[in-house]
Amino acid sequence: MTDLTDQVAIVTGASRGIGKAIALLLALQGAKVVAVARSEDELLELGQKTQGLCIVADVSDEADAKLVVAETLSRYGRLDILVCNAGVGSFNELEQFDAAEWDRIFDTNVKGTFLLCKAAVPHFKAQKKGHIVGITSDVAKRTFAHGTAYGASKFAQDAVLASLRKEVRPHGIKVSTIYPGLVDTYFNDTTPGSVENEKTHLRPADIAQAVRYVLEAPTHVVVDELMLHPLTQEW
Ligand code: NJP
Repeated sequence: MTDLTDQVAIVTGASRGIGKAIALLLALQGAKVVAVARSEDELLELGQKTQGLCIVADVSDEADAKLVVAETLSRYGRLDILVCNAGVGSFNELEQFDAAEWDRIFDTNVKGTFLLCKAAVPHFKAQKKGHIVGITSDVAKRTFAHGTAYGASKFAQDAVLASLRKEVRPHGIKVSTIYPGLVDTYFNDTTPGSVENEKTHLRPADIAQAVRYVLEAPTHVVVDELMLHPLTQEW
C-alpha cells in the first residue's frame, strides 16, 4: 500500500464540493495539500483546516497552471500527486446553447486538465514517479439529451487522460480516472444538503474515498478506471 504521509498533492477545484472533500481527506492522511480554485475566501478557510498551500488560479489559463506547479515545487521541493477535479457544466437543448458557454465548459474541463498535466508531467518524469487522478463523469461513457457541451467535454477529458496514461506509463507515472454518477455538490449552481438528495446522490466524501483508494494502491498497481453511482441511480 502507498503511504500518503508527506506526499505533495495538488487538488484543483478545491474551494467546494468534491475537490474540497478530496483536499480534506488527503490532508487527514498526512499529505501536503495544495488547494487550487478561483475563490480566495473559500480556499483560505480550507487552508486553515489542511494547513497546506492555497493558490488562487484559473485552471484554463496556462500561466496560472504553470504557476501552480512552480509554487508547489518552490514550497515543498516536490510534487507527487495531481488531482484534476475542477469542472463546470450546464445543460440545454443544442439550439439554445450559448457558444461562449460551450467554450467555458471546454476551457475548464478539457483545457484545464491538459494544462495542469502539461505543467506537472515534466517533474513526474524527472522523479520517475507521479500519480495523476482525473475526476471526469459517468457521462464520459454515455450520451444524454441536453448534455452536448458537458458530455462532449467529459468524453474529451477522458480521452486526454486515457491517452496520457499510455504515454507516461513507461516513465513510472500512473493515471487514474474516476467516473462519478450524481454527487451532492454545488455543481451547475445547485445547492447540496437536501433530504431528497441524500437518497439520490453520492456525497463528495464518497469520491474522496475513491481517490484515496486509487492513490493508496501498491507501487506496482495502477487503478486505470473507477466508476461510482448512488444505488438509486439507474446506469
Ligand atoms: O462541483 P462544484 P463538483 N479554475 O461546482 C472549481 C465532476 N462531476 O464538486 O474556481 C479553477 O461544487 C470551483 O472553484 P471556483 C465535475 O464535472 C460532478 O460537483 O472557486 N477552479 C469549485 O471548487 C467536476 O469535474 C458530478 O469557482 C475552477 C469546483 O471547480 C468535478 O466533479 C457528477 C474553475 C467545482 O465545484 C467537481 O465538481 C459527475 C476554474 N476555471 C462529475 N472552474 C456531480 N456533482 O453530480 C471551476 O459525474 N472551478
